[in-house]
Amino acid sequence: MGSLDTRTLQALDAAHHLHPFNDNAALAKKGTRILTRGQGCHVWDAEGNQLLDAFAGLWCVNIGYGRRELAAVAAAQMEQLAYYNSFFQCTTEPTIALAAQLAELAPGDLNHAFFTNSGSEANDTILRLVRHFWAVQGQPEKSIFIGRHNGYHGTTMGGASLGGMKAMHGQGGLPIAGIEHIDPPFWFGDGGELEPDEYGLLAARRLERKILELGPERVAAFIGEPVMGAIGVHIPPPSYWPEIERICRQYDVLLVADEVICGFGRTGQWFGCQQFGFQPDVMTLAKGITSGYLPLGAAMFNDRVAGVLKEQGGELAHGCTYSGHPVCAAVALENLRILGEERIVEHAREDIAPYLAQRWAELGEHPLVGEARIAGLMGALELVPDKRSRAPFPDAGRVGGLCRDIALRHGLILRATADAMLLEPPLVISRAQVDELFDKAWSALQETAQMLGK
Ligand code: PXG
Repeated sequence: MGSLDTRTLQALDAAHHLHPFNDNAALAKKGTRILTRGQGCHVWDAEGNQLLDAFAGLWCVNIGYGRRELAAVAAAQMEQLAYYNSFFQCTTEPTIALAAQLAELAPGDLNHAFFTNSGSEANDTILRLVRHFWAVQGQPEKSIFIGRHNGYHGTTMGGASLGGMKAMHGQGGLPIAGIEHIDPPFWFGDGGELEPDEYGLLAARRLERKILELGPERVAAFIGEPVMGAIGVHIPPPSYWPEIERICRQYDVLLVADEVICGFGRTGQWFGCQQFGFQPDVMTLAKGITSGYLPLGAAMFNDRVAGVLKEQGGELAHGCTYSGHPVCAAVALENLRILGEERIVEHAREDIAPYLAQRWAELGEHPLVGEARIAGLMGALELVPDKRSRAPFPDAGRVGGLCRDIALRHGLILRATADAMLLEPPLVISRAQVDELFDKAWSALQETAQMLGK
């Protein structure tokens, strides 16, 4: 396989590979980009182009590419015990060690892990087990989950239903029953003349209205990403999450933080809920848990929920063959060791995040940029036709796509969601690489503006 040229590979790909989140007909005409190698914050494609990956793979390669320690741990675990299940009164040592390590890292009393292969499956797990939690306490009707429009919680039937992406709901008969959505906090698009904190409270109280409309005795949980990632890094005002927490406590609605993107350092703290000042009852983990080196997800439950599931839950009729896979668990442990011992999260928070924020604000000066928002190491540049007004481009996505393609020609992977250019580099990005990112992004903005005749 290694000897095939790019054109042949692209032809085979077009013939045999259905790509997720792609218009496959359009992609087949254009040809996929084939990545061959990664080191630190850079990847190389089959044409030999070196690209600065401001997307960290897909929000996941937190410790950067090419860490041999992870490969060594995976090889050693495969040789010793490649697989064993956690179903039939068994498990493996790395699985136990990872559960204990996560309990120590996670804030508050989130002390219990249920392992999956992905974030989507972790959210499906939460949907089932939280409903079970209420049901075994004699409240089977307390089963509705409230999510948010434009939220992203994965792609399985449960995950995509909890999420609020209209395009996803349009395929496959979603959302499934018992899931409601409220409008999310997006101050730039929706805040009008309100101060951000005033708006944050107003946005949070949409949850209270929804709970009262449905009846608190029917609402099982609220789920949200601390910072909404996939929709375009929508960062809530500081007042939002504490008010959400107050509302959840008042009506005894469980608070689920989907930390798939925010977890493991992305916002500058280990978990996004720590950055935004709230304590979830349940937490979704994936991506940065292994820095993307192997697939792994986890649902973390607090003592209250896990206590009921353990004492009253009976046999949990749920799980995947690979729940707690020993090789994935060993790699996760090694990833967490590196993140911890090399103080990667602290360094990112104290040294890189402030510098990145400063340079990101400079990009915000560009005439095409309506807002440059950033939280730790996740940010967005909202491209607009007129900097003085917040109105979007009429044909959403065209300008963002143009800017993304130009950035790529400059050697920068900058992801676009509609007309927002997103930033989520590996946490190990250096100041020099931040400068490289800035220069390339500025050139891409300049060229985009030129092409628009601005
Ligand atoms: N929750 C959140 C907050 C996510 O961002 C998932 C759950 C699902 O995880 P898995 O491992 O099942 O993919 C995600 C995944 C994008 C994009 O376009 C984002 C994700 C996945 C695919 C595309 O930004 N995030």
